[in-house]
Amino acid sequence: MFVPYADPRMPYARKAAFDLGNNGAGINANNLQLGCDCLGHIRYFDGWHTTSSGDPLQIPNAICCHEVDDGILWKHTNFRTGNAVVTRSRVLILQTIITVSNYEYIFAFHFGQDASLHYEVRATGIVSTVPIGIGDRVAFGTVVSPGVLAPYHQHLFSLRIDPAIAGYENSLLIEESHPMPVQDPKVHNPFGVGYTTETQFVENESGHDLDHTVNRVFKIVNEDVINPVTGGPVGYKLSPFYSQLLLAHPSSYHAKRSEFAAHAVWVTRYHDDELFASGQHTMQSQGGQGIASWIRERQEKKEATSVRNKDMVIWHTFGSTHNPRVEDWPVMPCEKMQVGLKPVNFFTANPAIDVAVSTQDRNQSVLVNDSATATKGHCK
Ligand SMILES: [Cu+2]
Repeated sequence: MFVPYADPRMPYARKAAFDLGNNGAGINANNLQLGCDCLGHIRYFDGWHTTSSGDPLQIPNAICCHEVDDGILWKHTNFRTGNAVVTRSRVLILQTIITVSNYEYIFAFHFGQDASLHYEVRATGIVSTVPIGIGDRVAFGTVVSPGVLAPYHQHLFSLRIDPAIAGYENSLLIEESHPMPVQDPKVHNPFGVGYTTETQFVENESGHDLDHTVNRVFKIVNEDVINPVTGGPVGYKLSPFYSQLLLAHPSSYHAKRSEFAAHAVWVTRYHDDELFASGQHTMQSQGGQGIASWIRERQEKKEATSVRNKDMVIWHTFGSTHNPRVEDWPVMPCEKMQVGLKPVNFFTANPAIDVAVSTQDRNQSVLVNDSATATKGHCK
C-alpha cells in the first residue's frame, strides 16, 4: 500500500509512505482489546514476527475472529399467501488492526454464508498535517484547524490474489455487457432491448482497467472444470472497489515506486519471489522494481508470459483519493473500502439455501413501542 502526498512544495514533495511494507503491517499490529475492537464471541490469535535482528517477536492478540449479524441474507414473501421466509446473514470476520504513526488501518476478511469472500479495509486515526499561516489557503490541501493543513493524498492498495479455483491452473476471463445491434438484418433485436455479453480470455501478463460503461467483470475461471448446469467453466469473480488510480505524474518518484498503481487489475504468472507489488525496496528504490517491470523484463528476455490455464496471480489496485474534510479532524471516522470475490457459476444453486430461517424465538428482538403490539406480527 502506497500513500503519495500531493503537496508540491519542498520538502513535502518527497512525502510518501509505504504504510504496509516499509512501516510493517504485522510488526505494528495492535494488541486487540476484548469487547472494544470487536463484539460478541471472540477468539484471539497471537502473531509471530521476525525482528530486524532476526529474533522471533510475539505480538499478543494480533488477530481476532468473531461473527457479526449482516442483515438479511435472502428473503422471499409468497405474494399469494403472504407467508415470508427470511434468513439472516452471519459473517465470520478475521481482523487485524495496525497503527502506522498517525493512521490506523483495519483489515478484515469477511467470510459469507453465500460463499462470498470480502476483504475490507478501513482507514481511521489522525490525518497527517503540516503548518500553514493563519488565514492562508492552498489548492492541494484542506485547512482543518487554524494553522493546520491536511494535504491531499491517496491511499493505494494492491491486493494480491493467488487463486486456486478448482485447482491451481486458472484463467482470467474479461466479460462485458453490450447492447445488441438494432436494424441489423443479421441480428434479431426489433425492439432494441437486447443485450449480450462479450468475453475474452487474457492470454498474457498484463494490466487492465475497470469500465463501468460496459460493466467489465473479471472472472477467475478453471477452463477444465465445467459447471454441469451452466455448461461453462466454474469461477469466482472479482468485485472491485472502483477507485481513482495514481494522480502523480509518470515521471515522478511517486509513480516510479508504485508501478501497480497504473492499472486496476494486473495478471502475472505465479513466482515464489513476487509477493510485493512495488518490489523489495519501495522508498529506497529508484523505480523499476514492481509489477510492470517484472512483466517487461520477462517479455524482453523472451521468458514465458502466458497466463491462460496457468498458475497465475491477480493483483487489484484500489484505494481512496483522500482530500481531507474538516470532519476528519481531530480524529477521522472510518473510510471503508471493500473488495469482493463471489462465486460465479461455481456451485449448482444458491450455496446459502440451507441456512436456517430467522425466527423471533431465536432472535429475541424487542419491540420498543408497546402500543403497537396489537398490530405488529413477528416472524414465527
Ligand atoms: Cu488519508
